[in-house]
Amino acid sequence: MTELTLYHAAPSRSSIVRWMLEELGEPYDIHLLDLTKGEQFASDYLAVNPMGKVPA
Ligand SMILES: N[C@@H](CCC(=O)N[C@@H](CS)C(=O)NCC(=O)O)C(=O)O
Repeated sequence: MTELTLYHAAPSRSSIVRWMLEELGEPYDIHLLDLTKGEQFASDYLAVNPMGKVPA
């Protein structure tokens, strides 16, 4: 378990944050969301980002 978790969906602008973390060599966990399935609106994700958007 790392300090950072990236909530990511591809393709989306969260790829830019993933790129940044890779460039920094910063350890992180990744949690993939399928936006086409509406996973960004699941209650457990809305607890992370009430806007229902990635990245978080
Ligand atoms: N900069 C804004 C916008 C983020 C945004 O629009 N992300 C898109 C993906 S590129 C998204 O999560 N779309 C899902 C949706 O609107 O349901 C934020 O971080 O809140």
